[in-house]
Amino acid sequence: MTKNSEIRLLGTVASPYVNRVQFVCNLKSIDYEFVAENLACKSELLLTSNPIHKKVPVLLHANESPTCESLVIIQYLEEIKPDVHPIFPSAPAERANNRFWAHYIDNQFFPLYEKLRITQGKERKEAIKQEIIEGSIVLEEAFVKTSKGKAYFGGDDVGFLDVVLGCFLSWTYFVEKENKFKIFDEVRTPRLVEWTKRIWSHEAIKSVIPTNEIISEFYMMLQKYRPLGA
Ligand SMILES: N[C@@H](CCC(=O)N[C@@H](CS)C(=O)NCC(=O)O)C(=O)O
Repeated sequence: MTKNSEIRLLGTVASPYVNRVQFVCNLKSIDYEFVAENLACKSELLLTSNPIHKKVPVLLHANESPTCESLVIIQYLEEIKPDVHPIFPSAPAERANNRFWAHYIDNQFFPLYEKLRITQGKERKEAIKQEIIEGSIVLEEAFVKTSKGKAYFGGDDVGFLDVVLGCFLSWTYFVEKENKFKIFDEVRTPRLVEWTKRIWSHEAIKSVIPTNEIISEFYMMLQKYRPLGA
């Protein structure tokens, strides 16, 4: 993370979406400057760089227009540095399959964590926990098919889906602890449990994983700014 680098990343270290970009930069040895954002008081630079969503991450690359949305950013990084640690498979159908599952993870699976946070009432919370567990089983099947018996979704090394789901792991552990249940477990999702251990010890993610304290702080900010539902 060097100052005056050609690439600047607007972000906050607790964001799994920002962590994805950091993870891919590490995999590809892309130097960048991290510009920390306070989401409770967004900078002018963030608001003008991402006027549609006003969210992090945003990637600023030299004089190019800003790139927003984590999945778009990591695909951009793949395009500007395709030769170092490619994260996509080469076959178009496999690339499409990767994008399909990323869409599922972002739009169906992970939003359940937030739904669980804002939902009140024991019974309703239990029902959402069940939905999360069902989602984890769907992901186990996706892992089995996509990894083809290898260590990662990407095969022998970390690929696109490993980055996408891997960066949700710190939040997964936090949500498990907070709600006293297991999302990935040895009986229902044995392959993913093995995978989580591998991802967690991967060199390129180690400096990126937010600590539990950082996540707790962010969670408290969410509780303050996005209160609980009815
Ligand atoms: N779909 C977006 C999601 C990004 C996102 O939700 N970022 C959060 C931080 S984790 C944010 O900037 N929130 C600010 C807000 O909601 O105002 C992506 O993949 O980049």
